Parts: sequence; structure tokens; C-alpha cells
Amino acid sequence: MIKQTGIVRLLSEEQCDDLIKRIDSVDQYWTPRPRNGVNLFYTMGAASYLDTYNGARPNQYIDSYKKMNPILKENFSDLYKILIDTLTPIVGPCELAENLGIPGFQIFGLKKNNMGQVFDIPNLGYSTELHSDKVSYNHKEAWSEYEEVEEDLLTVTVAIDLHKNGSGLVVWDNEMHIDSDSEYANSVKDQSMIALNKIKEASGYPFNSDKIVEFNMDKPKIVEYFKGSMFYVIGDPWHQVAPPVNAKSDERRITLQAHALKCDGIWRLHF
Ligand SMILES: O=C(O)CCC(=O)C(=O)O
Ligand SMILES: [Fe+2]
Repeated sequence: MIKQTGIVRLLSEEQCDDLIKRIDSVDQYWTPRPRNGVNLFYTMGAASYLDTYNGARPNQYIDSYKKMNPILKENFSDLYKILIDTLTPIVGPCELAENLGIPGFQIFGLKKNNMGQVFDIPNLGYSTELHSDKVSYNHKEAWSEYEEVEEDLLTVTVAIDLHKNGSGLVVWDNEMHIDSDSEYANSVKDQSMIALNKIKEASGYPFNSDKIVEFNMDKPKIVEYFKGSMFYVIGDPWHQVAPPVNAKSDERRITLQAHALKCDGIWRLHF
């Protein structure tokens, strides 16, 4: 059930451009996440869905957040302050979850100094795995430090850089009232339906394809981001990163990604 959702401006375009420069200036801390031998995706920070497995919190995750939280705070404390100050009147009190990886960056694209020859990125060329964000519940040890842990899950995405033709989120939930009718959004909807039909033919990909079939939607909803936007949702809809449409390899999609559970009355923001 989607309890609350919206998209608002968090940053000006100038603030985004400044952040992009600063994110590039610490690219030694970006973690490559290659797929099929090709790398067009990095993260910066300890990401629950990539660095933990089944809630076991292996050392990989703990080591990663202990190293990366101070680096993220040192470089981006102004961004975290704007995020918390803007989010608080909308959803209630928020804080960085210091006992987890704090919100980090997801960078689809190349490092600035690896952008030699420009090439076309295939449509559907990025990770577009269908998922819900339930992995946050797996941090049982961290949550056990609080007396009261509420059930709701908050997800927040801040768009800092976007593909020229558009970037956003594909949401497979009839309760999602945000939707775009742009050329980009319609192209993504068409691509999504082609992908869905392929999934129906050859079940097994993506891993939770059975869920898409259950949704029984004519088309998914597209939350289209704008440069500086903050999208938030309380609830846990099935979703995918919307793929780029006719993008070149010198374009990027950079976001700050946060998830949160409300513990002792405060949303505890983590990656
Ligand atoms: O980048 C986005 O728009 C959302 C990413 C996402 O779904 C996630 O990190 O869980
Ligand atoms: Fe997600």
C-alpha cells in the first residue's frame, strides 16, 4: 500500500552542477558494479542491496560503511542537511542512521576521465531489475538498538544528473498517482511492456517476474525525475530504475539514494 508519495524540488540546477563536480572529485571512492563484463554503474557508500546478503551483514558491509560514512559526511554534509531539512516537514523527523551505511550515490555512466570515445548506450542497457526495497528490514542488528521499529518503509531518491532524454523510475503499482506522459515516459512504458511480454514467454528473469504478471497493469507508471528533484514514497511498491532512451556514453544518471525505517519516532536514513 502506498501511504504517501510526492516529488518536489530539493536542489537548484546550480547546486546539482556543483555536486556533480564534487562527486567526480572523489571518484576514487566509487565502487564499480560491472554487469556482463561491462561497467556502466558505480555506487558510492555502503548499499544494503549490494553489500549485504540475506541480512547477514558480512564484514563487507560493515567495513564499507565504517570507511565510507566519514568520507560521505566530510564531503556532502550540506546535501544531507538540505535533505533532512526538506524531508522533515513532509514525513516527520529524519536522521542519518549512523549504525548503517548512510545515503550514498548511484552513478549510471562513466567516470569523467574515462569518457574517451562517445558511444550509444543500448536502450534497456542499464540495470533495470524489478525489486521492492524490503532489504532494509534485514538490518535486524541495527534495528534492535531501538525500542520501537515501525513497519513502514520510506524511499527517497534525489536526482542530481539526468540523461538528456529523461530519467526516472518505473513503478508497477496501481496506487501510484504520479505518472508522466512525456515522450520519454511513453517510450519507457513501451519498452517495459515489451520486456514484460518477454518475461511472460521465458519465465525466470528477472528473479521476481511472477510479481509483474500479478500486477495486471496495462502499463507501468513513470515517475519522471528533474534535475534537483526529490522523489519520496512511503509504502513499498515494486519498481525499476527507468532505462535511458537513446542516450550517449557521456550522459549520466546520478542520484542520492536513501531508504528509512521509523525507529523511536525518527526515520533512520540509510543506503
Ligand atoms: O535510482 C532510482 O531511481 C531508484 C533506485 C532504487 O530503486 C534503489 O536503490 O532501491
Ligand atoms: Fe529501489
